[in-house]
Amino acid sequence: MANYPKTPGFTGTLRPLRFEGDIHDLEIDGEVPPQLNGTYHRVHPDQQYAPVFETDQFFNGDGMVALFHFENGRIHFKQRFAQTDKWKLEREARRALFGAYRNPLTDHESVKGRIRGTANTNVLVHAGKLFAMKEDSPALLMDPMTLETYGYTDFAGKMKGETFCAHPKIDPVTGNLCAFGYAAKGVLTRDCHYMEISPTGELVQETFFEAPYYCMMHDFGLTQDYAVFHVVPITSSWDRLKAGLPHFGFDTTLPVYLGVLPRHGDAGAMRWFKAPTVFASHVMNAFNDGTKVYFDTPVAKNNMFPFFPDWHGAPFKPMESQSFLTRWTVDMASPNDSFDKVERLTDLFGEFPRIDDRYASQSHRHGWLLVSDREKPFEGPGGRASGLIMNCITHINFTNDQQTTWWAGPQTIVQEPCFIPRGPNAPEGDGYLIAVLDNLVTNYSDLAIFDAQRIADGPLARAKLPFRMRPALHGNWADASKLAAA
Ligand code: V55
Ligand code: FE
Repeated sequence: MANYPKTPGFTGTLRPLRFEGDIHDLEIDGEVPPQLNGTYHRVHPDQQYAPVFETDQFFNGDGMVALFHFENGRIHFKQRFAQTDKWKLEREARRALFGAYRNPLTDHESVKGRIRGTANTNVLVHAGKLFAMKEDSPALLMDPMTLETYGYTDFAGKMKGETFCAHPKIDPVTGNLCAFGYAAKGVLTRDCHYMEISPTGELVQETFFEAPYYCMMHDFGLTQDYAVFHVVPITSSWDRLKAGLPHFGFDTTLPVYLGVLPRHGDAGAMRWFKAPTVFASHVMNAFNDGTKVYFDTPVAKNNMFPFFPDWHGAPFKPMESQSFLTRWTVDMASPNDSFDKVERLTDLFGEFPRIDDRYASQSHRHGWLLVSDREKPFEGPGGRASGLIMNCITHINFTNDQQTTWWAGPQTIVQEPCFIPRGPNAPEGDGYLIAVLDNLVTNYSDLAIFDAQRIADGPLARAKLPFRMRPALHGNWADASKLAAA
């Protein structure tokens, strides 16, 4: 019998959803641009069974994948669990067998050594398959249209590392899917690998390197010439796992590093630049101009994750956990290992940065991010995993630094947005922005469609779900032509 903890992690805003189903032709307010044909997939964590531990955290939920299929002005909805090895073993046993987040010492004997992944962090179409990803495991492949699970891939035995990140990028020039993995030679190892997967799904490169210390390497920057890795002190140890502490803790005594790996040629020329400690997780984009490398990421003064507490026991500091989009510049030709420049790009507290992905790895002129405006009234309940209320979407035009913001109202939080070009030849940033909006008072969610450069006007259309989605992590658009070509 499903009996979830009566804790903020499993009630209210975070009540488990666990609902798999289909809705043909969603009810729509407004008009969906009829030329938008393709798929938007996004994923949220959703524990299939009551967790082994009452304190189980949001990031440990099983991946629940949602598909919004755009077809000539209509949108069809489908939602299925990613059927990871973990999901199948637990379904067979009719209960949770895997224990705490990223702690294999807490697993049931019967599943020791099995892949612990939950595929709960990001979903992206490449080479005709849907990659469902969790950074502690290989990528899980699914059918993009039926959401049927095929299983984990090691790319026909070619991938030697054990993990695949949740933030790969498609190089718009080569069409390669560029990814990395950390803890690549086992739990807590400092080994990492950088990979490129061709448009037809073959692993064409795997380069190993070592991080200065083990940490949550959640995202990375891709430029035309380099792969760029930020090491921030969200770290762990076997002592923590043995003591049953949360896998990660934030250690303010460790420095930040930015590792720059040449993508083509001499991987031995990789360099690590060093800076005082801050918190950074997602990367808006990166690019290089010769040896100069630019890396744009929301940066907070201190830990943003209260559920990964301070290593030395310091209390969580909400004011210091606010992140601001920042540009880090390093120079591969520099004789020393310090950053060239650290520059704040906005004074808005924001995270979940996105760009027009056709400009990934190259310089970009437009960006979007979720913003938390604490001055605005909020009528919803508390209890989100992060404690954050992301109630706005902001567009930044970097050519003139103009910022425009849409506030979702007092009842609603916004899930990560995604940009869709108006057409195949549209200029950068010309198109639509879509985002799931969760109304925490009425308990309904909408998929909202905005004109990407007229965010403040509010949604052009809303596709209405007859329930509220669980808060989610990430998702991506795939044009119908990309699905047909595969
Ligand atoms: C994140 C999310 C995860 C995870 C590690 O920053 C980092 C987001 C949903 O799971 O395991
Ligand atoms: Fe992420």
